[in-house]
Amino acid sequence: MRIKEEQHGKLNVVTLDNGVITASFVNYGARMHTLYAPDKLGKKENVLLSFDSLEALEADTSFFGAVVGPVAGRIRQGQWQDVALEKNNGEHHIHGGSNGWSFRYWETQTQAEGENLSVTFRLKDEISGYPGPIEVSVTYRLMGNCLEMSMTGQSEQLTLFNPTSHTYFNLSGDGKRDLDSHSLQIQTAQQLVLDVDKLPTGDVMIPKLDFTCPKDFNDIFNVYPQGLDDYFIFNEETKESPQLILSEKNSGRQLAIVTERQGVVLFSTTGFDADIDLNGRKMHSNYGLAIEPQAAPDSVHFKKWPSIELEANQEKTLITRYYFN
Ligand code: G6D
Repeated sequence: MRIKEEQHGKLNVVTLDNGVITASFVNYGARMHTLYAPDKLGKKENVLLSFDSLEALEADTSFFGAVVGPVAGRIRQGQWQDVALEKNNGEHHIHGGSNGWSFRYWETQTQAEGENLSVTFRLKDEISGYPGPIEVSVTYRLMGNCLEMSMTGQSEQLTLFNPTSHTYFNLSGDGKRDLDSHSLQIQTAQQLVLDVDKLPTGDVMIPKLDFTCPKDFNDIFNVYPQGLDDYFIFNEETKESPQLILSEKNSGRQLAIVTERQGVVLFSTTGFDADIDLNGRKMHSNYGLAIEPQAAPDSVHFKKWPSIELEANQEKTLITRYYFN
């Protein structure tokens, strides 16, 4: 059982090791940086896409491992009531804007409660352009083979709160293979219809595959040739059982996600080739899957979807658990 803290300039790097999972986190964007989980033979390897250097991490613009907020995803025209948010995605707003939570240095505090090791990042946000200030904390807690992520927000003004973790997973171990050796299962029967700007039209469609049974990514890419960059609404009756299971056949690793969130954005990095060094390889198409539990993108414009408003002086906590088997 151990907690290690290191300082690299403005970066705090915290490593938690409970003997089952070894995970490291950084205060820049309250990010998951690495996560070492055992394969079927017990060999622990990193199951995240992780920067090869902390300098590259601090220059990131693609949200690797980052907490995204106050609102994940796109908001059409950046408009909510009389609030005009930064248009940092064409004519629209995305991922909290250029002063969003992914690009801020959060305060860091570690805790050891018996066998449960945790790190809490805290931020008082007064510059993202959302009504606030918004006080947000994110606690990552190791419990056996589970990483729990708990996000709590509060504001003295009515504002918005729909953060997520924008972590890219690759269960092969240290990025040795790509998504084509993975399979995906989602308890969903509804996918949002998106327009050309990737914003919801308000319509839903039946996914092109029945994801309630595991689907190989080779089959997924056959019916989604552009890859996934989509939002899936979880079936109501699966609040307790895993809503999503990602598996990798060679290593035998499995990630099961249990969350109270309405659904999930899945981004398969298809076509995402870049001069970014991750796990000893350059970023390339289908290298990993960003799994982003959240309420529906642009839900401020659809009353039929659950509200993401945070009432003044009301504390809201959102929990997601990642189980590694
Ligand atoms: C692209 O549309 C995708 C987003 O879903 C993703 O979060 C981002 O790249 C990193 O904008």
